[in-house]
Amino acid sequence: MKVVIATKNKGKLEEFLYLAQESNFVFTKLSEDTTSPEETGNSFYENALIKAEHAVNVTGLNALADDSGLEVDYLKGQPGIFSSRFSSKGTDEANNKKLLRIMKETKEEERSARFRCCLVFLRKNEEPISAEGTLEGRIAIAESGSYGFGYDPIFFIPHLNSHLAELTKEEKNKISHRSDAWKKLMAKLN
Ligand code: ITT
Repeated sequence: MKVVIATKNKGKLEEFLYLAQESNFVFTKLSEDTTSPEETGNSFYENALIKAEHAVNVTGLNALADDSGLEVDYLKGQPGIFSSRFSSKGTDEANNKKLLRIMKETKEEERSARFRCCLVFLRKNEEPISAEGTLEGRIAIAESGSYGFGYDPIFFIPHLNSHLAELTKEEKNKISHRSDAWKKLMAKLN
């Protein structure tokens, strides 16, 4: 089934291409000049639905959209749906630096956090199908690792004693919030 991936994020895109290998989805990308819709929703689900509807309207294809982010308990769940706009620059590097700075004096037991991912699959004139996934961990003291994207260098997974950016694509995809949501979505679709 031909499906457009409703994202401009190269890191997400790579992970979806990897995940789709064992599905009957044939992914296509949005063209470079496709504008992104404004993310005006109040939840990961609402924003993922906005992105999926936009992609279906623009391409006429079935679409898969992802809205995701990092919830930090010390910050009462922030940045959450505002994760990509956490710093004023909004780059991965600036977002990570800002979070490390805010958490500088915070004790280990107060650094718990989780990634959340909501996927919405939308076929033209049909009801959306969605699934959510999570990955628990904590905010590290410093950056480490060069795999992945976004907050991966500062996200520490205690039971693996690793930062998420230290895991290869294959390793990350065994445990990630995105693959968790993906598996649940595939189960609903089958
Ligand atoms: P699209 O809307 O085009 O998909 P985006 O990057 O703006 O791209 P979001 O609005 O969903 O996507 O923002 C997600 C934020 O959470 C962004 O800052 C990502 O870097 C971060 N994030 C999501 N999944 C992540 C992951 O697996 N590893 C690290 N950071 C992640």
